[in-house]
Amino acid sequence: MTTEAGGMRAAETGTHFDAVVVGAGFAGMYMLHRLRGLGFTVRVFEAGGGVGGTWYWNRYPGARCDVESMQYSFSFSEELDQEWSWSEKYSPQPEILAYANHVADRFELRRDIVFDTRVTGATFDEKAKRWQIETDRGDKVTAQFCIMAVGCLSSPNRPRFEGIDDFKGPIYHTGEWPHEGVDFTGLRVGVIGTGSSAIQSIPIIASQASALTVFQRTATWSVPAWNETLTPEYLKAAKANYPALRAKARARPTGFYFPFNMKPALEASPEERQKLYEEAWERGGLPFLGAFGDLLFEKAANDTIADFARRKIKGVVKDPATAELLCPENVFGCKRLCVDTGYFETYNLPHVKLVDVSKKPIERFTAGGIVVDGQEYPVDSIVSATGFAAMTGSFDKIAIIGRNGLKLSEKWRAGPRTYLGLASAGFPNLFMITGPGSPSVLASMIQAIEQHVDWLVDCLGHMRDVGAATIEARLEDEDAWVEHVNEVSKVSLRSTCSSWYVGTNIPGRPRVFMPYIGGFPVYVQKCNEVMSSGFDGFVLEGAAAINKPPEVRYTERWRVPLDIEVISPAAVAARRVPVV
Ligand code: N01
Repeated sequence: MTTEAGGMRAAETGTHFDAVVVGAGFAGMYMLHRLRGLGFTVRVFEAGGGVGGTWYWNRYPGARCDVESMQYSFSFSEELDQEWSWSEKYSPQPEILAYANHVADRFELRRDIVFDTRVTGATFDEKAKRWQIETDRGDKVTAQFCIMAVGCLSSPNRPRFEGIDDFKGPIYHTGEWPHEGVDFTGLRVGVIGTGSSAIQSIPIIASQASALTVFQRTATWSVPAWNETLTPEYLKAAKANYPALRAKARARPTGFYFPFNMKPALEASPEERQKLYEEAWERGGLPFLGAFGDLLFEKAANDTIADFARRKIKGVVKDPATAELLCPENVFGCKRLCVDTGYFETYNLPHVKLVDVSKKPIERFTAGGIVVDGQEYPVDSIVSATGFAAMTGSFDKIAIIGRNGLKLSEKWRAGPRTYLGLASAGFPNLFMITGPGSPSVLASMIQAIEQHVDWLVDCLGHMRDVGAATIEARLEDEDAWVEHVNEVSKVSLRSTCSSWYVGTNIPGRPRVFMPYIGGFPVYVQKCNEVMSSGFDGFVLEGAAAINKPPEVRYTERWRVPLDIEVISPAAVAARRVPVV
């Protein structure tokens, strides 16, 4: 069958695979590669026309990663590490997508991926102990294992503003940007939202548009990226040290390496704080939050970094009223911290206007504009930088039905319930990669993906070795894990504000802190222990040699010592709150 993007093909029916993988982003690609290594038959279904997931869809101007490219990349192949060279500290979306395509070519992944095909349903057949998987192209296949590699930020949030259909111009969502790009030259543009996608695209849109109006509901904390070109000398030195860098990253709470000062901000004098904040600001990016150890755990400490960052905003933005509006009031770094290039400077341009919609929300769209507080702001094009139904949004779009007709969407109605963010009771042989309840978005995504895939492949290899038919999370262990994830989240100030971490960016969603905030190494240790114990917390059925210890094929590289020096207070707390 053809697997080329966009090609016509007949629906595939009746075929059985060892595993079906949903999604061909970084998670699906690596899963496929590893499963092939086990000799499994695999089919990957991908809704997009190519690999890359997030980086396939998010093509808005200025899109780039906020983790340094040398670390935001696969670590499983030293040859791959050595042969690929990133051009910039934070490489742009086209380069990350080119990297994804390079990986797909290098490991010959495409022949098992079916593109332009969205999985619509997955039902567990209890008698056959198989998943029946259906797609929007009429495919009906079965698989022993169904692996959801659907991404954490892959289901765009498109608020249904009143009058949205009356608007005559185009409306673009940053997360589904046209492949041919958009030229805003000479146009009046309205951008809704001021999260990461907005702050990256606004400076570039402003450089093209004749007028830009930004509609801000919540002001954004953002730190300069100070992005730079990576010189051949830098790359050579970094690559010579790559294995050590990768190992150091795995031991860090975030799964990526950056300088981190454990000293509490409250123990430093005002002068020392000022000095260290300035130095950290000059380094820029997410590591700014590593200036002191207590910033996300003590409100008074956080106030000191928030004051510093507010002064920075006011030092850049010339109009005092606009500057005031751009200064967030919430905890610094509570929402995902943004990393920008010239974001605040953009508001000094005469054709850029900021409209506060925090107290008076957008009333409606008209044929030619957006109305707020009775005033119409005329625009030719609208950019909806309104984010995603995070963590669970892409699960909600698939009818996933487990044992006894249990629907995953029903089970998760009050918030996602998983064991380790890997599996959910009632859904045997269904796995999720970086699912809710795992560090996922709070760690460097690609490291989090690799750790999950390696663990899963060892688990599935073990099942084959012992002849097990199914594996399923035990409800009481899942309940205990969910409780633990909730408990640990309370030690972090991140749980205190409204954000996509807790689902409240979208009205009506339950408020639950979804990712595991106890720190990547603590989580990895727990996963390793579960494996060493013979999958404690899971029930294996049909195994002939049930007591055979698992053969560790891939997870070994995650057995790194905890970097206690830099372990976050959340991680420390996670070890105090019994890790269940
Ligand atoms: O989405 P967001 P994003 N009326 O949810 C506003 C990753 N990412 O696409 O804050 C008016 O952060 C909403 O307002 P509020 C990264 O993890 C990474 O920007 O909910 N406004 C907010 O301002 C990031 O965190 C990179 O009050 C409305 C904005 O829209 C995550 O993806 C780049 C509204 C949405 O911000 C999501 O980022 C891009 C309404 N009805 C993304 N509804 C990098 O690596 C929503 N908003 C750098």
